[in-house]
Amino acid sequence: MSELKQIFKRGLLLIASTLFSIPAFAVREYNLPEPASTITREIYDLHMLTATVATIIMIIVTGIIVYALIKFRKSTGYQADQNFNHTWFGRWSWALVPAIVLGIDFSVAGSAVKTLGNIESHDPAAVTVKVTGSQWKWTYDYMEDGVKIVSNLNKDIPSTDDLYLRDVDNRLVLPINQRIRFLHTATDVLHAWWVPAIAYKKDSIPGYINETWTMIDKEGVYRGQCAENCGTGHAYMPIVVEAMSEANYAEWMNEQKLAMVAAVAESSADKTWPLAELMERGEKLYNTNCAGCHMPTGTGLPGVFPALKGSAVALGDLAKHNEVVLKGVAGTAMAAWASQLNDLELAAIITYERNAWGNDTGDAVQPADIKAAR
Ligand code: HEC
Ligand SMILES: [Cu+2]
Repeated sequence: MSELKQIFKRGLLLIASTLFSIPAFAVREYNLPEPASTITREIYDLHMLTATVATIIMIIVTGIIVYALIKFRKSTGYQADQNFNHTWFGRWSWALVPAIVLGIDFSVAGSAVKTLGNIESHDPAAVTVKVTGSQWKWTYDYMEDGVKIVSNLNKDIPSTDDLYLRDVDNRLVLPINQRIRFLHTATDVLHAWWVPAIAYKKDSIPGYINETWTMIDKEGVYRGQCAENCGTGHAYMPIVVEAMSEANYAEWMNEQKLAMVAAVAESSADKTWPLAELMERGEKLYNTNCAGCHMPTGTGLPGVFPALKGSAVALGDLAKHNEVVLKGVAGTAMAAWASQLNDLELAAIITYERNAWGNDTGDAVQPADIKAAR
C-alpha cells in the first residue's frame, strides 16, 4: 500500500509540473501579445486570471479523478460505499460544490464587468482617428488636424522575411499617454481593425460608425491585421501603428500638414506635365492603389477583375476612362477614386493605364483634364 502511495504521489507531481510549465511556456511563446495600453492590459490580466483559475480547477479535478481511479479500483476488491448519502458530506456536497464554483465565477465576473464598462466608456479623447477599411487598405483620418494617411501593404518584403504581409508603406502614427478615439467604418464590405497590443476589436461596417479607444503607454511599433474576412485580398491589409512621444508626434503632424499643402499646390498648379514624368508617377501610384486587383501586369484576374492591358476602356474614349476611375462602377469592387486621389495623381494613373503593357495611346492626361471631368 505504501508503495502505491509513492507511485501516486510521484504521478501527481509529474502531472502538476507539466501542467504548470505549459502556462509558463505559453506566456512567452503563444500567449496574447504583451499589452502596451491601459485597456489592453486590463483585458490581458483578465485573460491571465481566468486561465489561472481554469488551470488550478483542472489540476484539482484531474487529481481527484486519478486518485479515485487508483484508490477505488475493482482489482483491489474495493466495495462501493452504500452509506455515503447518509453522511454530512454526502448530504451537502451536491450543493456546496456548485456554490463554490459559482463563487469563483462571480469573482471573475466582477473584474470582467469592470473591464467591459471601461471598453464602452466614451470619455473625451485628445486625438480622434477615423479608421476606414476598404478592399484592401486602411485609411486614417486625423479628425482634429485634417490629415489623411492611406496605408497599403508593403509589397517589397520577401516571403522568407518575418514581416512578410505584416508591413505597410505608411504607418498610423499616434502619441503615447493621450487618450485616442478610433471611429471604425468601411467603404465596401466588413473589415475589422485589430491591433491586440494596443486596442480591442470592433467590426468596421459600411454605413455605420463603431467606436473604440486606447491610451498607449509605451513607445514602439505595434502590428495587426484585418480580422474580418473581406475578400481575396484579406491577407494583404496589415496594420502598423507607431507610438511616439507627444513632442515627436506634434513634429510628425506638422510635417504631414506641410506635405499636404505642398501636394495640393503641386497638383493644382497650371502645369502641363510631359508624358514620361506622368508615366513615372503613374506606375508607382498604380502599383499602390490599383495593382491589388488589376495586377501589376495589367492583366487582372479573369472573371473577377478586368484586364486593363488591351481593355476597350483603357484604349478608348478618354472621357469614359476618366468617368470609370473617378466615379467607380456601382455594385462592383471598382471604387470611386475622385475623393481618394488628387488631380495630378489621377492624371498620372490614367496616363499610365493608357500607355503601359503595350497600351500605346500616347495620351498624356493632364490634371486640368481630371479637374474638368470631376
Ligand atoms: C478592389 C478591386 C479594384 C481596385 C483596387 C481597382 N479596381 Fe478598377 N475595376 C475593378 C472591377 C471589379 C472592375 C469591373 C467593373 C465592372 O464590372 O464594370 C474594374 C474596372 C476598371 C476599369 C474599366 C476596365 C474595363 O475594361 O471595363 C478601369 C479603367 C479601372 N477599373 C481602373 C482602375 C484604377 C485606375 C484603379 C486604381 C486607382 C483601380 N481600377 C482599382 C476592381 C478594382
Ligand atoms: Cu479587411
